[in-house]
Amino acid sequence: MAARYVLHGIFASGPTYKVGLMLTLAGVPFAYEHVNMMQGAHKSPDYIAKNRYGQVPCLEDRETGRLMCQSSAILEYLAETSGKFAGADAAERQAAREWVHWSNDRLTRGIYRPRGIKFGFLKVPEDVAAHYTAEGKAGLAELDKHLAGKTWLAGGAGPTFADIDVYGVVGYAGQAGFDLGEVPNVKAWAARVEALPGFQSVDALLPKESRAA
Ligand SMILES: N[C@@H](CCC(=O)N[C@@H](CS)C(=O)NCC(=O)O)C(=O)O
Repeated sequence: MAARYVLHGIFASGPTYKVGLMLTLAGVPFAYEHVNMMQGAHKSPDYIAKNRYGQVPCLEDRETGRLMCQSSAILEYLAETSGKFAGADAAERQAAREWVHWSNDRLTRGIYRPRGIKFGFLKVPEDVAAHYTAEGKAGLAELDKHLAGKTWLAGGAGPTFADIDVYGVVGYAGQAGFDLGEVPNVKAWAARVEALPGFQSVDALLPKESRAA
């Protein structure tokens, strides 16, 4: 029987990786559909019908026909539907959501954009690049402060979708030019995520081409 989910995305994409990591760690099989962004496939009418924003990723549920976008929203949906990484109670789930929203507000741009600039995906004036890097540095410092004495972001006994979501950003810090040695609590927390059974790195998880399942 074909896998219930199809992840549409591209291997270089952090938000696509985040969804792939959630599915993998939750033990949910998925097919993978490569979206050739270099050829503008993400702006084709066929793809816009899957993700109204013309962005990757999209998660397709072949059982319900549902087409989902916005990686953080997808992670929360998968936590709810799989019962994995959902948080032990409403308070933990709320703390997890707060971290996800904080990360999208204060951390994501400051890591993804310097990486995009380094890899040549994004061309901006030097002062703009410096601004993004400063944002990333400040975000990592804040995360480091909050992780002091904590094992997982939402404060519970186990990891939640917030750990996977925020790791989907922090996992690119090295490629963006940041040294996690400067934020030891973040480094130790990232190592805990990397030690979860089934974990695969930002460079290893997503195939370069479509994969049936
Ligand atoms: N907030 C979105 C961001 C998705 C996003 O920025 N995807 C990039 C690739 S990593 C993209 O599709 N960019 C093309 C565009 O925005 O037109 C999410 O988390 O799903």
